[in-house]
Amino acid sequence: MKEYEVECIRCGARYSKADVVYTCRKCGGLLDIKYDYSEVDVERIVKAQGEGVWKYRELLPFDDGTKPITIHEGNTPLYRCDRLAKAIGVADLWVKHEGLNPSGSFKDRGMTVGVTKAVELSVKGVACASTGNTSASLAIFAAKAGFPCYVLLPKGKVALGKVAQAMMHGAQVFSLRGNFDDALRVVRVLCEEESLYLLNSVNPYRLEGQKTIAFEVAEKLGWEAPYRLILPVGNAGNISAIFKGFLELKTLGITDAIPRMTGIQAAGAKPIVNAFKEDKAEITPEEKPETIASAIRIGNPVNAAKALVAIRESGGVAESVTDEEITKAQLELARLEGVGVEPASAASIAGLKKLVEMGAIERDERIVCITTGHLLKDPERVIEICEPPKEVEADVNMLRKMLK
Ligand code: AN7
Repeated sequence: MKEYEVECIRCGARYSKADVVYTCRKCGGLLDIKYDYSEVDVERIVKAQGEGVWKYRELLPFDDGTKPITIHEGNTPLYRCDRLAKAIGVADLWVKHEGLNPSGSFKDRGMTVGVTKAVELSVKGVACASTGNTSASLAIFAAKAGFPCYVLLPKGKVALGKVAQAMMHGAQVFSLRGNFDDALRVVRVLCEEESLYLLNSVNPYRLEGQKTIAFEVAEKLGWEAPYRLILPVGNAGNISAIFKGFLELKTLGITDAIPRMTGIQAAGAKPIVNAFKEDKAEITPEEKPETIASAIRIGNPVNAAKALVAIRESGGVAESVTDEEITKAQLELARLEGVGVEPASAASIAGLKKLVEMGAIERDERIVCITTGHLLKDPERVIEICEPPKEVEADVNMLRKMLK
């Protein structure tokens, strides 16, 4: 297999694959998995059989003999969305619905790699902080692998479907008095001190799984990168991972371009948008992030440094959208295209609309929006924003009068 090392993006310090390390011990910087690309077999990528994340194992950090912990994640549909495109006024719009992963979010891609790595490392248990989806996904993979699983959720701020999944699949679920950023701070210390394996997206192995979104998009488009890729940004792992995926394809000569990485945050939680607009290399954390898109209610995104590089180097942009814009986009996507997503995911569509109106996106660009989580994750929100069912007698005439 190709060799790899774990490298600090800030100071270049290197760590071996047997090391349990999440951020650089020398400077605190984020870590990246680095391959020797001259050893990568391009044919094994473009001609790969099978489907999902492990189809691309030539670019995953494991021996060929490694048996993955998998629930058949990935291989999600890329829908051509002409009705929505028309409503927004663009010509070439696609939506990749990551909500159709087995747990209902893109997190499965990262967890199959992260938990397979946990098995290789023989850890005694796994843990995460989460706005919901990470915990749901980790609980499932931990169940599959037989690991004890501990998840810290911000009290009262996680959508019902996600908590239900974490509980059902046997995680020990803690409702933390604080927000997501508090939960992440606490779980990072807990993992160090209790030798639990941390599976938030600060763990670089998570991002190796998530970068396969880029591979699937490019492959579906005939091994071509779209002009622009738009996605919601919370902890900023996914935008960093997808950028890395496209960068690898270009480095290997499989594609010849990188999409403009376009990150959308909620107006009440937009530290990356602020840093981008103020031309700063680092974010200023937000103490009290607030949005109905609870998945991205994050004030101190751990992967901000990687995300800002992804956005800037690709010629992309970061923009924010209001809760109202998110809700409108969620309804439009559901009713024009039959794609049901949770609020955070609709931020990508809301962001597209806003950037088109602002003139920051050309109408003829080929655009791929990533919808990260399924509608059923957050049923309470659906009930708040849709007209409730009308009670009716079991009588056709009465019913007919009520039809609109
Ligand atoms: C549906 O579950 O952070 O920018 O703890 O669930 O990679 O963090 C979820 C994030 C977008 C943001 N859409 O992705 C968690 C968590 C949905 C999400 C994001 C999340 P990142």
